[in-house]
Amino acid sequence: MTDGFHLVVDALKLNGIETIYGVAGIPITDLARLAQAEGIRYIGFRHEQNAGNAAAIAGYLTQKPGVCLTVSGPGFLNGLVALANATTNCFPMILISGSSDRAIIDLQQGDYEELDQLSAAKPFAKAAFRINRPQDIGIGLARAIHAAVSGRPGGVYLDITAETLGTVLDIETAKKSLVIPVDPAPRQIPAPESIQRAVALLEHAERPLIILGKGAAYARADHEIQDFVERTGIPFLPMSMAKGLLPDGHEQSAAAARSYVLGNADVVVLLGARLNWLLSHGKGPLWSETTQYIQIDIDPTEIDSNRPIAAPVVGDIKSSITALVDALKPGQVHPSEAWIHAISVRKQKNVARMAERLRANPDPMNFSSALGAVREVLAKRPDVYVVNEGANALDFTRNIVDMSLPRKRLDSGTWGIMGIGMGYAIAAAVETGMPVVAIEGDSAFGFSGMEIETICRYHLPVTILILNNGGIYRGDPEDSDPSPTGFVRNARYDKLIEAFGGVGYHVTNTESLSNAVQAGLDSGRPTLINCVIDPTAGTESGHIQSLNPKSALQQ
Ligand code: ADP
Ligand code: TZD
Ligand code: MG
Repeated sequence: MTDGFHLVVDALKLNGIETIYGVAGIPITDLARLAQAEGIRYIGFRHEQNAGNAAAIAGYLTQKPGVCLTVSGPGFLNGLVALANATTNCFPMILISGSSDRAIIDLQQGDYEELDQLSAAKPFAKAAFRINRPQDIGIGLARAIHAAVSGRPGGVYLDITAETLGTVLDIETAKKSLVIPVDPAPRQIPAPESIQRAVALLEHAERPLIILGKGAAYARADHEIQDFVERTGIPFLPMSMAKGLLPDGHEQSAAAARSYVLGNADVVVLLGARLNWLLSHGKGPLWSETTQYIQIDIDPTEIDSNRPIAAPVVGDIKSSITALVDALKPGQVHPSEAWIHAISVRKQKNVARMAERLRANPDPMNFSSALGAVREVLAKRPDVYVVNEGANALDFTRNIVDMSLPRKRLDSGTWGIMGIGMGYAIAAAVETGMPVVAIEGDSAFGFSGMEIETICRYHLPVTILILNNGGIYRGDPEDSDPSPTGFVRNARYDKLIEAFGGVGYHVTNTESLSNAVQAGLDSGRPTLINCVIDPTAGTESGHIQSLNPKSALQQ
């Protein structure tokens, strides 16, 4: 005989799930123990949201669903923000939660950690299923995997009742019930006429632009995309997590002339990027009203979401870009020389302006001077994963720290969410074995800060750099009561990690900052650098101040 506990572990192993991120408790403690005993790596967290964020980014990095395991009720709800964030960002993950007695839940008789979890999860997940008997575990996990990785990836909720885990069934029936999904993320070949429409538009484009999104990074079509960009000579602009898909130093990168290219392109190719708030919805002063779009996306319902799309190409990026390159005759696409020249002039001007800011050496440090130092260290370590969240801490890092390899930059993404930092850092280290530098606002860090214990417990090569300006956006003036955005002044975050055996640094100038980042990377030990930033340095909401609602009274 076997039981639900064993079958869940067998099903996960059969499907190549090597790691589970979770928080233990009733009714899943024995499930976690058994998984570990059977050779699955179990990473135990301090809060389910961080375990969920770890699973989500593991999915992004591996194209396999990352798995998060939680207890019922509140533990499940803690994980739900991460599931929603995964869905919003198109990351494949599966949140597996144990659940209490259905009969008691449905009559609301007050069970331990009682919650109708399936109903709660549905609005926030790409799909949600419940398994009510052990013989359905195999097929239930197969459905969850298909849902997570097919088409536009997303977060899937899988509810497993405590009763299912404990129910026994005979080995033969159990074996037969397991399923390996065949081709769960099938290629989606674009319609030939959609490729012809795109070619027709590109052929006459004088000022074309390619926008690379994290969908393009996820798709792992790195060579095909490079080939398309370099053959056509079209300038490209990476969205933040697509930085490094082509190196930031590539001569066709138009990142340093962003507003110029967005405002002046006649044809824009959206490659795995949505026209959402991060691109001002394709509207307003940033954009030209006459811009025409080619959008390559796996999800047909993304087309025409914000602006009419003249040439939609619905398909997976690898197949679509391959078809597009095959359809283009040599020299058929030719950005005008005036366009390339105008971009290059603006780039040079902006790069020179930034170099000046990076060179300045104010005391205390500001975001530019501190990140100028970090930029130099990281330029020599393209293999390092960079996790990044905050407001000013996010905006300045995105602009200053160059990436030169794909999928190395992991950040707040589509939701602008705080709290992904330690979860993403842990999963990047666990999944890849590579060093991670998490560049964090002091507020952003606080949302997942307790996971430094997890980082120390598993001896992960994670260096946390806190750009500490004493608050959300900036610090409070001396001798004032706490404002809604201010924190304790002169806080020493470096001392926190020492409590768990990690290495703390307190740095007040660029030289000691460079040395500390270098030492963290060289040692491979859990390291936390408290980097003192001028509390007046930040601006409200960083680069997105305009999104704050304004009362008519203030105008
Ligand atoms: P960014 O924030 O970098 O602009 P988004 O998350 O807004 O990127 O957009 C990613 C897009 O990529 C989504 O619309 C998603 O449907 C699409 N996508 C994800 N994976 C693939 C794939 N393999 N092929 C094509 N499109 C994809
Ligand atoms: N809560 C969540 C989950 N996500 C959010 N984005 C916010 C709150 C609001 N918020 C931002 O948009 S940025 C930010 C918060 C709280 C923190 C900014 O402070 P920081 O960065 O210290 O992290 P800077 O460098 O001081 O700007
Ligand atoms: Mg701050």
